[in-house]
Amino acid sequence: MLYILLYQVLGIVLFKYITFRSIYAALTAMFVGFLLYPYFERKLKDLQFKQTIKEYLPESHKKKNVPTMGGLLILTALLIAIFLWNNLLNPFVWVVIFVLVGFGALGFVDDYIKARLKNPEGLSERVKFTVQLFLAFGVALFLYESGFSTELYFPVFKELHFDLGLFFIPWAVFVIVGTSNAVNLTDGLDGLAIGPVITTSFVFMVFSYVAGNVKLAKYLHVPYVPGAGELAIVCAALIGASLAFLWFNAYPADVFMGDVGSLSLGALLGTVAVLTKQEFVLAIAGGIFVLETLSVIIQRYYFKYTKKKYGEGRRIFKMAPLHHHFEKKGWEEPKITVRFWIISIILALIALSMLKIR
Ligand code: 57M
Repeated sequence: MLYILLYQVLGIVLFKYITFRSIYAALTAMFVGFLLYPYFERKLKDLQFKQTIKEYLPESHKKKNVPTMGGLLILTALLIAIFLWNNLLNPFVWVVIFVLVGFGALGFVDDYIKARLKNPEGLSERVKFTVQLFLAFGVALFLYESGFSTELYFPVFKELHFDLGLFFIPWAVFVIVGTSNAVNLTDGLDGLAIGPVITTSFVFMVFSYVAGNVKLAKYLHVPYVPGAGELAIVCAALIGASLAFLWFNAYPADVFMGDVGSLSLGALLGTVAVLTKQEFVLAIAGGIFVLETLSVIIQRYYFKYTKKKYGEGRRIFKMAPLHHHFEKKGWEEPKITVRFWIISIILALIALSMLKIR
């Protein structure tokens, strides 16, 4: 909004620049997050939005009375920063807003059922998955119908790309829904999910800026996506909002983000990866999310396979997702979280190096 008011109407050139607006979007989101936290904490406690504990949790893990749905704070801070600092005439910004509100609402209903109606299972996996597919399909169809590029690009091999055509739609749905669920699975220890969200957002802040700048995109041989620069401001705001949340989610957590946070932030990262034509960079930068999801897939299929073959299911990991495996090995929770953050930083550096290695 400030872009239109102060640059387009009043002609203040400073508010044109994406770098300037990114910095202040991050600071705005962080400031709003800190400012609103006491209100949200009181509200969540008043409304008894406390995390219900699943019985099969390891004893060390049964955290009583921690309010959940802290993702509402992240989304509020993020959306305020976006409305203030983004160019609201850019269609990508409205795609991002649709994803945040749509997946956030789905997560809210799930959290509400778990926390308020005291049903630890929340929405059924089938309902959750169907709504995720529906939301992601809406985004993919809108992009396809708008003439958005359906080319699929790969890191390193700048000449290697091909047109997905109509298959762009299921591909985009897979990326958005897959990332949404991957962040959701990862959000199982204090600070564990928000750390990689921050490092991955930083990677896509850089990639969005480059993709939206015709000279830089050409120089670095990355696909030029007109208007993608606005996504750098979205990613910067996400970093700011996430840092404010991490202040309170750091071990021992005062609040959990809830599905309202994990589903929406994951879907946002997936959407930004699709919009910047860098889905495989997301697989690198978001490698922790990939490992956590793969651990669940491998565990479940191996359990089913051994049950069929030997009559009793066997596990490869002590427990999936991966963070529980290390918990069962006796690693303390903060150690697991910080080590996963370190791996995320390494993966973010490798992902950024893809800008030059091509
Ligand atoms: C999302 N939710 C946390 C919190 C957070 C298919 C199967 C792998 C599904 C998976 C599952 O239930 N995933 C749900 C993970 C939960 O966190 C809440 O959920 C929100 C995120 N969606 O914001 O509101 C618990 O995680 C802990 N937590 C923290 N700090 C945080 O900042 O301590 C969360 C955030 C919270 C809190 O205790 O209650 C969760 O873990 O449920 N299932 C599993 O992950 C289970 N794994 C499993 O069953 N493995 C099996 C098979 C299926 C692979 C096996 O290995 O054989 C584990 N879930 C839990 N404990 N809770 C089992 C151990």
